[in-house]
Amino acid sequence: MALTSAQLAQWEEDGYLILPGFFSPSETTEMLERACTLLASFDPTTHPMTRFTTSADGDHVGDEYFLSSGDKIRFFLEPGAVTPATAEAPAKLNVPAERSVNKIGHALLIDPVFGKYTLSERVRDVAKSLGTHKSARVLQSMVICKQPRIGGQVPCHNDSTFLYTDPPSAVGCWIALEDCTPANGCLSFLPGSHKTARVSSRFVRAPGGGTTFEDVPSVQKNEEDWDNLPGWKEAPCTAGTMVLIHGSVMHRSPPNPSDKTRMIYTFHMIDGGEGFTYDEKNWLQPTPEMPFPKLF
Ligand SMILES: O=C(O)CCC(=O)C(=O)O
Repeated sequence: MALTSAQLAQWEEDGYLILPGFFSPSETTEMLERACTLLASFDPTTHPMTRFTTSADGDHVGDEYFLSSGDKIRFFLEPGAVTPATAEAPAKLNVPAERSVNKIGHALLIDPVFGKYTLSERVRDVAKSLGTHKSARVLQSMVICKQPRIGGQVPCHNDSTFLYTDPPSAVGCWIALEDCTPANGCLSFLPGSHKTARVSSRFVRAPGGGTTFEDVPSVQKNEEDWDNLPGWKEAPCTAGTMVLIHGSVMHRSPPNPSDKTRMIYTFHMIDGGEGFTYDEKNWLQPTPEMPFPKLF
């Protein structure tokens, strides 16, 4: 399924494109049920209690469990699901294990169900029809659960900051596994921001361990307070919708105060072709056993 010229024009204008019904109800249910099976298999007794946190000015995840997850299926916890360690007791979950997970990643495509849809002809055709990638590689495939009541916000960001290539080339393929609404924390976008936002910062492995943000040399810093600019647009959608997300467009999602999950599956592509560099500073690294798989 190639994108139409009207869809491509919308993509260029907004920096994101909503494709309702991209996956059928039975395909979507298969992915959702697989995610639920993985959650049911999660064993917190052998887990390092790694919580998923990112923010430009605060705490961000960066332990070994996180940094070596590029070729694995791992579970990252909601901060609100963990009672921190004290002098007397180790950290422990304060909700059932399957309700404690913020995301499952970062190589979920090694699972046969997620792999089959990620590297499918349909996704390939859409990705090719964007006309921007010579050699598309898939990375950071994950389910985000947005658990009822404790599912945290995803702060305003653009994806090329986190999946940096020189020059930037990240595109997200975000798939709703359940209906996403303002009530359970649907995505919002600042339409058109990909045209003005510069990728002036990148999320890297810190030299002394952990992760940090680093300025991209010779790229002028953004001065905009993106979060507070007018024009943000919510993007509610039904299960089975795929949303394409340009690597520079500003987006975010609020916490989920409702009593329902908001499960989505997302993966990203970068250009791994000539003229594009993905270097060893990036927090997410391929391994010799599993280079980032080629989409086309
Ligand atoms: O699903 C969400 O709430 C956020 C996802 C996101 O920001 C991303 O995939 O880049």
